[in-house]
Amino acid sequence: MYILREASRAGPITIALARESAPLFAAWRCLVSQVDLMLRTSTSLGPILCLLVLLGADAAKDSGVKKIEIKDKKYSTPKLTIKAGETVVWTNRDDSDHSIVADDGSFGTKDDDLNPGESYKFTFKKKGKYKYHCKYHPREKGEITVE
Ligand SMILES: [Cu+2]
Repeated sequence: MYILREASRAGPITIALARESAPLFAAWRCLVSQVDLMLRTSTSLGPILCLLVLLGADAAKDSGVKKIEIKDKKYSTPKLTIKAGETVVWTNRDDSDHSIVADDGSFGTKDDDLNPGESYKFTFKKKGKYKYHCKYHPREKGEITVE
């Protein structure tokens, strides 16, 4: 709520940033205040500190996403353990179509194929063991363990 109130005061750009991610918004605000300080006191360290905040925010944003690539009709990490709430992104790096089909039907590309270069992502909210496969290649199998 605090962020939204502040954002409405600061304009549409900050509102967009706040929607995107709170740490990013914090870094942006940091930058604004430090640039202001720099202009008044001619210190130049502030913006650099803010950049570090921003980079840290970006790293934090990525930490909940696990990547699996499909190459040579194989999942790059056939067995992957993640935490509940994390997202897995599969990307097809082959030059032929693949698919991701959960054995229990709880996730997957369903009737769509994963064309070369395309990605599919799914966020696992419930703990458990999820086996999946590719409907085209019987040996292409994977397993996600959600702890
Ligand atoms: Cu396949």
